[in-house]
Amino acid sequence: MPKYDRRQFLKVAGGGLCLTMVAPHLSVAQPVRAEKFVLPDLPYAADALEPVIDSKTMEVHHGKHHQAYVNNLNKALEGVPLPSGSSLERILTHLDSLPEDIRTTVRQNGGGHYNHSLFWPSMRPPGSEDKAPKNDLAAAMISTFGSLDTFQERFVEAGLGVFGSGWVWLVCDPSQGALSITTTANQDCPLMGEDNLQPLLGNDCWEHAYYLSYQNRRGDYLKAWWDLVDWSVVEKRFEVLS
Ligand code: MN3
Repeated sequence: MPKYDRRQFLKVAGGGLCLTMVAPHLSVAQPVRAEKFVLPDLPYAADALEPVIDSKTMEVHHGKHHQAYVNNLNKALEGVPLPSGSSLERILTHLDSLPEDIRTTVRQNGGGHYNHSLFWPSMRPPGSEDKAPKNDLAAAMISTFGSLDTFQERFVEAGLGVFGSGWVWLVCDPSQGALSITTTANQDCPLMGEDNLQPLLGNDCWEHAYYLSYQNRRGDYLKAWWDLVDWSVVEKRFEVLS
């Protein structure tokens, strides 16, 4: 794996985007993709996030939705010549270099794999004492948003404003260390934009993320979700960038 890709890869906590060699013996003149993306395990039991997120939602969300993104991504990339060991980040930031007929499929399913691989390790069981970021991240958030409460209000507001399916994000512009809140449609991720925004924390605003427990009450889900956020993971992502 080239140095750049390894650095990008390590940015994503938990190594959830690991590529597994399945055919290392392949050696032909034309570079052929010899790895497949794999579904990362949940870092906790499916019922560990109850009552904020119910176990059935977690089982379907991780085992069916995320698995489908991984399967569809692998299928789309089958036989497509890519540099060996291409990271998902590199693929998502160079979509234009893919054959046109698979570009949308890779964007949707690669984005889905990437977003969910960031999402699972951003959470931990509810009821932790640590309900707020610390250190440099806390300072940057207070400087940007005025207070952590204001940040949370604006994040929830942005999540409520996602029409249809999408994500709400806390992102960092690494060139300036600047934080902001943004949203993406469908399974797009901030990396796909022109501004090189790096996602620090995202919440899934698709109905599949909350509908069984919350039905149409997305706002209730977005507010309850704060009890699950593992700020230590978000702090580490910020540290790598700053
Ligand atoms: Mn989802």
